Amino acid sequence: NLVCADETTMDIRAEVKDVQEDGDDAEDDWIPSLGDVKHKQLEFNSLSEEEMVVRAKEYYKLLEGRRTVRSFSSRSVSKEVIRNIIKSAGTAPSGAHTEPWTYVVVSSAEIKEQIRYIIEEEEEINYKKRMGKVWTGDLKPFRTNWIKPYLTEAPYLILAFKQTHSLRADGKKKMHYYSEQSLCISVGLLISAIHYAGLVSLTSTPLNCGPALRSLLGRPMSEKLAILLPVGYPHEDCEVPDLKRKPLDEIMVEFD
Ligand code: IYR
Repeated sequence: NLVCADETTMDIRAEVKDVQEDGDDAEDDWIPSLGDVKHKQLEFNSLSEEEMVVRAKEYYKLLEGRRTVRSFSSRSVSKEVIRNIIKSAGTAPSGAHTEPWTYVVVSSAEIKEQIRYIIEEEEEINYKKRMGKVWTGDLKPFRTNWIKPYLTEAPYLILAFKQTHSLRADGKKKMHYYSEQSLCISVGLLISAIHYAGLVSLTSTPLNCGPALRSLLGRPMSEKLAILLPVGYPHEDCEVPDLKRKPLDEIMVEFD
């Protein structure tokens, strides 16, 4: 076995530590996350090889056209679209099927203003003090700064919260496993659903704003803000950096 023992042990320790951080209290505060579940026959429709290749290429072509956008139109978007996009995100696989995500959808102009205020105040310090020369230098091509009009102009802000555990009304808790990975997979599906629906988004990660945004939105301590996405139509003058993506041979290594 060539797996480095230290690395494996570290992985397990990291996950167990993550779990224990939420629950160094009495063991009987915790209840099983799922309980007993019966199994049923999988519904699976086999495709022909030709159809598979066609579909794989079509899906790539669709995703290849996605761009991250920082300039939004204030044109409205139906809530029905947003609800279905969030339902897609909720289909993601998760550790022990704990579904450790909460999506907060904000369309209220006042709350968007408050979110923008919190983020711009922190981001000004981030850009001027916390991020340092290398980081801010690496961001130059993206023309970003701490002033973020998209936070009030986009019709929706979707805030993805990672649930480290869940708390029931009776005080009992359920452990959530691999919440980081599960949340990220879910947001990946969300971004793809937004694009397929004909809308654009910005995958933003407001640094140091989590606690303030969590309390503004009334979310519990067991939830941590992971990603904030403005969603809507691009501004008619929207520009994006002319970036290239890595070719397949740079992102894939094959052993046949
Ligand atoms: N969160 C900041 C900075 C930022 C960091 C990275 I890495 C980016 O790819 C883009 C922005 C901001 O939103 O401006």
